[in-house]
Amino acid sequence: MNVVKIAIIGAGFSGLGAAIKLRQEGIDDFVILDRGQNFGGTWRDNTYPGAACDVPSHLYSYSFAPNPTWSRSFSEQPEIHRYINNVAAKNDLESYTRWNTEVTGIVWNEADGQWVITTSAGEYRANFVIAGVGPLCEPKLPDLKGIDDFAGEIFHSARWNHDYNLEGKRVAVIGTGASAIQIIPELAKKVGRLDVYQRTAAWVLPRLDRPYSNTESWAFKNIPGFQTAARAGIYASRELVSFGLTHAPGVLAPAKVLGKQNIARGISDRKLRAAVTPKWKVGCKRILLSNTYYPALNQANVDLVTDPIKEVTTTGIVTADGVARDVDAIVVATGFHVTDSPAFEHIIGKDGSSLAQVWESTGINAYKGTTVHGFPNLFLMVGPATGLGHTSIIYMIESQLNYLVDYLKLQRKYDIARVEVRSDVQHDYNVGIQKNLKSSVWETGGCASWYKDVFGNITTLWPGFTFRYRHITRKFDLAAYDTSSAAATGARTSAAPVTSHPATETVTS
Ligand code: N01
Repeated sequence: MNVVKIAIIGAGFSGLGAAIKLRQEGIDDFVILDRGQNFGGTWRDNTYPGAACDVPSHLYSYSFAPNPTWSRSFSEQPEIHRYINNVAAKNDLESYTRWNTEVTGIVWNEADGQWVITTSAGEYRANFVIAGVGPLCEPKLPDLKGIDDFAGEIFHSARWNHDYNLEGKRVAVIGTGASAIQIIPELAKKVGRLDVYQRTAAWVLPRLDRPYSNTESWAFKNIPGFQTAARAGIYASRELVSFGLTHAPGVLAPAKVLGKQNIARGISDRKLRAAVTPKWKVGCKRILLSNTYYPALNQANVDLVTDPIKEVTTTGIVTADGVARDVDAIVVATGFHVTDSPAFEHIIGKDGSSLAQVWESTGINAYKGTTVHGFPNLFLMVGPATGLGHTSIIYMIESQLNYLVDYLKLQRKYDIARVEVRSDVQHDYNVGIQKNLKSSVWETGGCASWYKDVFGNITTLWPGFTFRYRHITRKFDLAAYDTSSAAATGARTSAAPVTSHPATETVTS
């Protein structure tokens, strides 16, 4: 058994960022547990052809680890993966990390004031857990009749089989989301025939992607402030979108025009143009970016199939109209278990209920997207209502890291052994979140999306400007929490109430 002060689950952007902050705070008694073999999380796992970020890299990177050598505006997966591993190496984090360590249970032991973490490589105990498992870690397979019997090659976009040669083959792609629209143009170049199964068309806007010129690269490296200014410019332009998404979907009307122009530029056939034109408002689902997706659909070797899938047979896919299309391989690009992540079942709180069970009755929610009543000494990274559709999630992660660091300072100052958010505070906070979401395009835009949980509440997205989130996470508000000191560890109630701290906050954007 291994005992540490803090266990970090996951070595992606969240876990790595947390580890760097711990070291900066002089904390060395921690471990990072990850089922993979190197840093990167979702950027390690998603190696499909065409994988790239749709937020420019000067913003989609840590503010405390700027990279002046990004080769282009929107980086591709290998470059982002390299960046993450370089940051880890510079901060000397390899020795803190246990690879090939799949976490199977995280159980709070009230008597000991510890989390008991079971893994594929033994047991760990920690006073504090930072869960950085990420919302995009568990591939979601479609519940299609017969899919298990398909005799050809089949894999999920996040588990790409690079050993299988798709050259010249007959291939089906199920899904037309963010991953699929990056995969399809790459496959269209090399497969014999490609069937694209679209359930709902997405708004796809032009992608302003280009390599940086030598002059720009030189300036990023050598002119003080140039990279920071670029980052600020990208941030500001993306925040404008958030106003439209949250408060005034009408503001996004020009995006619809751009989307329609993108369709018209890429597709010549009128029927095909109509088939890919969404019937819901821009922004209701994630706005996608591509210059190559529509031209790929326009290719002679590519077919868009809009009839619903009836079943998968041993040789291919049959649609509701009775047409059977045989294929050699199926690529499943159907997303991730976001609101029903298996990770929620593994985390068991003070009452013996899992996070999944608690959220089944209350709906998915947390205080400031980070702490949950009943789950002491647990920080969720990219927790409920912190996701974004328009800008860099790293900005939200860094906001949470500020909150974490401030907590660690207070923890030391007041010798806190146990911290648990008050249920009334968590409740009021989430009433505020849901109120702010009412006028959002995610609510009013006329689409179904995985942004919503089983109660129909949007539980994944942050409503409003991200600087509001930065503001409410700048200080750890102890008044929102029940705490007990090290001397009183084991007590269930607040043993060391702290009164001289900022009042609890609700959200207004
Ligand atoms: O998954 P998705 P994704 N039968 O859930 C369809 C991030 N990301 O992997 O819209 C048929 O968006 C589904 O159809 P519908 C980003 O946060 C980021 O593409 O539900 N079709 C949809 O078309 C993104 O939001 C980057 O009707 C089925 C598709 O599958 C998140 O990852 C790049 C189906 C799923 O789309 C997930 O993206 C890539 C079924 N049974 C991804 N079930 C960046 O650049 C689902 N679909 C940062």
